[in-house]
This record gives sequence, C-alpha cells and structure tokens, in this order.
Amino acid sequence: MLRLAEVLPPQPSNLWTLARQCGVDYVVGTFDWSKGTDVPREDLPWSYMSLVRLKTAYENAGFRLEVIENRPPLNKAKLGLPGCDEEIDAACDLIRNMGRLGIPVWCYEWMPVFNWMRTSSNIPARGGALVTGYDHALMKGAPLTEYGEVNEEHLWNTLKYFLDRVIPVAEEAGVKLAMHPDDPPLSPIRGLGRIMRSVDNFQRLLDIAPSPVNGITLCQGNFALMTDDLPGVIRHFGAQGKIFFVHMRDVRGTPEKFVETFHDDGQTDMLACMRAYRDIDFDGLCRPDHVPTMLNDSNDHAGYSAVGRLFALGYLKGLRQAVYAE
Ligand SMILES: [Mn+2]
Repeated sequence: MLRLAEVLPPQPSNLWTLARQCGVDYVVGTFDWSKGTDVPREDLPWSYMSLVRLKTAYENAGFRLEVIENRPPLNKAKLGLPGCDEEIDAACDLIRNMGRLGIPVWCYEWMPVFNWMRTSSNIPARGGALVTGYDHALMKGAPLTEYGEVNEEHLWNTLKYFLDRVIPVAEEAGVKLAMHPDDPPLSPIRGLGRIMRSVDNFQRLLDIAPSPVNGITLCQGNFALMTDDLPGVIRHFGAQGKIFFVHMRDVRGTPEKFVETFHDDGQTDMLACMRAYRDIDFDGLCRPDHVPTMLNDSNDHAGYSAVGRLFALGYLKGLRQAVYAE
C-alpha cells in the first residue's frame, strides 16, 4: 500500500509533532546544513555520522526514515565543469552511507544552477490562501546566468556520465535513485536547458541506464503539466517498476503559466491517480508536496507552511482509505 510521509527539517519542531498527530509514520529526510560544508569530511551533512544522527533523531520522535530528499552540491557535475568528479564522489559517499543505514531511496534532480522556479510566491487562492505560480512571459527577457547558454544534449551527456558512476555504487548499496522532474517542466530557462520535463524524456532516462536502481520521483504537480492522462503515466512507469517515490500536489494551467492549488482544487483527478497507485501495487512513500499558506501561517518558505500540510494529509489519508477499501 502507498505509505504517507512528510518531509521534515532535521531539527525537531512543532511540525514534527503535528505530523505525528496526523498519523504520519514515515519521514522524508533533509540534511542538517547548520555547520555548512567547510568542515572536516567527517562532519559533512552526507557523512555517515551526520546521517546516523539524523536517522536516530527522526526515529526517537517515532518516524521511520526511508527517503533522503537533499543533495550534496552537484552543479559542476550537471554542467560538466572542472571539479565534477569530486562532486560525484560526494554523491557516491552519500549513497554508500544511506546503504549502511538502510535508507532505501534518494530523491535527486538534474536542474543546473537553480532548483524550482516561480515568478510569484504570494498569489491569492481559495479563501485568500497564498500560492506560488509561474508565468513564462515574465522570464523571456530574463538575463542569462553566469554559465551562459547550456544545451540539452550537454545535460544528457553529463547525466549519463553521472549515472555510469553512481549506479554501480547504488546497486551495491541497495539504494534506489529517484529522479525528480524539472520544475517548471520547461526548457530553456535563462539559457539553461532543462531535460527532465516530459514523459518521453523520463523514459529516455530509464533507457540510457538500465538498472533496478534507476527510477523516478513521480512529482504530480510537474507530471500533471506534461500530460492530460496522469493516471495513464502512473500505470506506464508503474508497469516497469520505476516509481520509487511520489510527490502529491496539484496545479492549474500549463507549463508556461500555472498556479499551484490546494490538493482538492486543481486540474488533476486525484482519485483516479490514487487508484492507479493501488493498481500498480505501489508500496513506496508519498508525501504532500507544496501546499498553500493558510491563515495565520508564515509564507517565509512558500509551499512548505505547516497548516496547509494538515489539510493535505487529511485529504490524502481519506482518499487512500476510500480507494484501498474498494
Ligand atoms: Mn516535487
């Protein structure tokens, strides 16, 4: 059965308690960056000792840690710049340490320079809740980054080089690699190609490096912008056993112009998606992804406020109970 989880910062907080109170048993972990990376190798956020403390902290609060959703720096690896091999070494260290600690899934991505991108983070939605949105018209005149133009084939080449190095390590460690889509699924943005932005490209990812550990994070908010048949896409990748992790959220619009929504208020048939996960026997973790910022909550980390997560968890628990009881 699909298992619900939450992503929680590494320091215990009220959010941890709220998640437990909602009946969340599984956690998606993020690194403790508080010491920075200018520290002895022993203390890097992805070192064995850092990860063992992270794991026990979550466990002491009643969670099981099954996914790491954070990365050592990989910008040089993505861009194929000098120093890329050292960055890939760090990724291999992380994977080996996850294997030693029995953490089975690593969620990574292949977006160079910047991660998820929005042109607004305080758009009024239902009842005045605040959501993020993206309007490509505002980005067409945006300046290039310091890295100039980077074409998509270059990113495929750097990705293949990366996979050829990390997959044998991941196979030996028993850790699954779950690629997250580019957000938004558009290319290029500010001159930077973006390759993880279509169903065909995700199939290409699977095909260029056949391995039981090469798979995907099915982030619904992004895949919903790539297809009109999200349940069909879930069945397509599910039939290949390639969905290792799920992000549940929703949007309204197109890749060029969209807003995020409450989980029950977007363009996706969430009920049909939940049935698809049931039908493919998905038994990995699923977490609510971005949520609207609701009354009296902070919009400082748009998409990750606390109150909105409670609504999302309740909605997803109800959906899951109904679907699995059918
Ligand atoms: Mn996501």
